[in-house]
Amino acid sequence: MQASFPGVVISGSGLFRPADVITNDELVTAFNAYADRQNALHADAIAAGTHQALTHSSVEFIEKASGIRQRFVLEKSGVLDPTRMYPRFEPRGDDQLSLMAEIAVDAARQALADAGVAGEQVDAVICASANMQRAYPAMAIEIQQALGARGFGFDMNVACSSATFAIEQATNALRCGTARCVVVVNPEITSAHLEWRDRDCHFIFGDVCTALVLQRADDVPAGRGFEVLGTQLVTQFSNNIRNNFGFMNRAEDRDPADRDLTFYQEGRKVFKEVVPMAAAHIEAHLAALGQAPAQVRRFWLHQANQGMNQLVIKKLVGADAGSDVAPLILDRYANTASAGSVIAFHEHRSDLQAGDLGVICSFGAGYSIGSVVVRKR
Ligand code: CO8
Repeated sequence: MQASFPGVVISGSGLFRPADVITNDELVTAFNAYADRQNALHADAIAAGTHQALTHSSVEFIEKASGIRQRFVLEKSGVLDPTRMYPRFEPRGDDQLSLMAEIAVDAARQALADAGVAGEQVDAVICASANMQRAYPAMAIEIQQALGARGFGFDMNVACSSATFAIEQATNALRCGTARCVVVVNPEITSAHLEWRDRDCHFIFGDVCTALVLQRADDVPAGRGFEVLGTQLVTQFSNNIRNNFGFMNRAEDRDPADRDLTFYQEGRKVFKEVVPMAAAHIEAHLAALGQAPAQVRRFWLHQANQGMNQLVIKKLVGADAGSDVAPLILDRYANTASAGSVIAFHEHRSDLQAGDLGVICSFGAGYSIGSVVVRKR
């Protein structure tokens, strides 16, 4: 006898966006002041050839190489202070809501309101992000409590693919009957693990939090939300995007300022290797569902680099497809790690008609690629 599983619907979405914005002009001015300061400090060693001078960053390079024009951050004064170059956060007591939970609860409440669901109807919370604020207790359990949710919560990390991988976990829980209403949150405080003193990457990331509500289809009124037709995940080990920060650092007597304890990457290799992987992955996933890329009304792609997305889309549906087929949000938000494709979905979904097909797809560190094929109800 064949088992029959209930359908699953994405019934709501929410987005927390910090108030602080850093434009490329502000970012480059701060970086160049930092570089000048460092070069003055090490002038003798630079003249003797034993120390490498820092080179200025440029707005033109950033916009041409990435398409990024600005980013939102939770705290900009520390990032733009050439004597500091990272955000300033007030430590909070254990009895206070943690910052990561705070932004997740904000986004989750918006998503619940969008879905017309109360906190106490939620029976699972998945906090999926490229980095957690602490080791334990799980962020998801703190968020679960703040939302007044029942059931269970857990954290997971697959870097930039955390959101799509979490959507699959939520979908499986709903199909198997271990939950009826799941909240997936993606709080990305990238500003705290980006190396703002490295011109190769200082422009790449921004902070946000996204949230999705997923429910059993029979709990969602007809005509609302997006039915999940299928999810497909793949990983392939690569060191080209890496961050070695972790609980072993103290035991290894590491200097907290070591370069490999924040984000670092081989950007060009990532670009070259991930584009064909992502395009082939989406094509294969659609084929498994009896669909072709040309039938897809909208691709909500990971938001790392404008050129990368244009190439993925060119491989899938040809060079003529414009921003209506694959909207970009990275010009305003920069790369927001796992939240990028969900921001694109959140901001560019209301014009889809019943029956329209869409693909949410992430790609990033791991390497990891996750795709979610949906149909507007
Ligand atoms: N200003 C001026 N010049 C610069 C700058 C700058 N800011 N930065 C580099 N240059 C110079 C370089 O030194 C180089 O000079 P030269 O030719 O003389 O050596 C030249 O410009 C070209 O440099 P690149 O080859 O590095 O430039 P690219 O054209 O490759 O562009 C990018 C760099 C934009 C980084 C591009 O390679 C890229 O976007 N690649 C894809 C990367 C990507 O998608 N990564 C995914 C990471 S996201 C993820 O998985 C989540 C991780 C967890 C989140 C962490 C949050 C902190």
